[in-house]
Amino acid sequence: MKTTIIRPLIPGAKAYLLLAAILLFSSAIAQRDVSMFIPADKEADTGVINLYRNMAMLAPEYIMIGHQDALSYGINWKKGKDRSDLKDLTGSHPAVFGWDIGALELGNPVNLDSVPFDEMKENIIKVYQDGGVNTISWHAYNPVTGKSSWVDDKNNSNGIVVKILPGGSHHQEFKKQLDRVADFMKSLKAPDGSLAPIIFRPWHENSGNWFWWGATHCSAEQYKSLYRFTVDYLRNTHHLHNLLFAYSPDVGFKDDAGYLERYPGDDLVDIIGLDDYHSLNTGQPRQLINNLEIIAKIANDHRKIAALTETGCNRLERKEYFTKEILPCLDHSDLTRSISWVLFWRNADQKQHFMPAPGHPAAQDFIEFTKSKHILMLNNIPDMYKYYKKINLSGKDI
Ligand code: BMA
Repeated sequence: MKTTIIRPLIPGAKAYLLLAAILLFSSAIAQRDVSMFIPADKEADTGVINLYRNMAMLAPEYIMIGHQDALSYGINWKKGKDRSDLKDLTGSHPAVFGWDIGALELGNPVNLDSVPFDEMKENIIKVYQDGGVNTISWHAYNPVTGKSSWVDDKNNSNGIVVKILPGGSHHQEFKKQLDRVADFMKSLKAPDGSLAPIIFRPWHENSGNWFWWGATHCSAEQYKSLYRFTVDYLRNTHHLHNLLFAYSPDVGFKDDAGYLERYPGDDLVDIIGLDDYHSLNTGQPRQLINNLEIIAKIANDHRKIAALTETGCNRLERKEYFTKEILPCLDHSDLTRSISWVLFWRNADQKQHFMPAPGHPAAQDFIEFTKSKHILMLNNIPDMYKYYKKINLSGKDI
């Protein structure tokens, strides 16, 4: 919110008016009643409760920037310490860090994109200690065929979900995979003994048909059972209470009912997410706005938090993507602005990257984007695991 300088009638009142304006505007963040925003897990760790509350407090006005695998590699580098392309470019890491545990379920030491799990674990704990947000997706291998998450002609995926549910032929195998996921989540222990809070985002883009858990490969009820089993097993069998869960279908819904068709339930989900590469990459900003407004409204109605859990423009060939395309959508209305974060996909190499590094043609545009009063990087946010009555942001016009 911008502070308007009012020319005082009495010169001596100027400082007083300014102080009053600052007090009024800096309390804006605390005006939403965030006591209603509590994790679905009734036994959630304190850090998780605080994270959720702080996200709820920031969400009406601010959007945190996220980047997948930010600390693991960049467009032109493969190993670094406390390095990210965004830090190289802007001096700050993103506020939200995306990770993927695909292949962990197989017992592999590295994920499907060759990120070592040991290194991922260290980085997740470091992000937690720095007060940033960690979110994990899971490109799980097909537990029946052993192939990847993606469905191809040779990999007929109809019926996989039924086979891994209780009573199915591969249920025991699937539980072993979830045990590995649980062990990883339990290993994310900071030196003070607390577990890093994680926003876990399994079974994503389920409205599409490219993953074996997609809409054409199982019924809505089967999908919901898969989601429910996953949450229940981690929460109640493994007693994990450091997790928030994100539900994130892809585009294709027209209204609340469409979005909620495969929604597993308020007792399981914390984040009302959306993966949307499609809208802007096909020149349809209005569609992105509609989608964001739908998820934001559902989040408000269900006392949850909305997020654009995956998006991006590959290679940033449209050089003003950040300021001219996505920012106007994010900043379109109170509803679109109430998205908590937006996560851009990974910087694999020259051919696949969604964030600029220094020298990239889109670099300046991203720097301008971060100057928007609504956009937050790691250096703007407070430690998200502490309790605040009111949040003070650094370097932002509150
Ligand atoms: C996809 C691409 C792949 C990658 C996968 C999982 O969108 O980035 O290269 O293997 O995500 O991270």
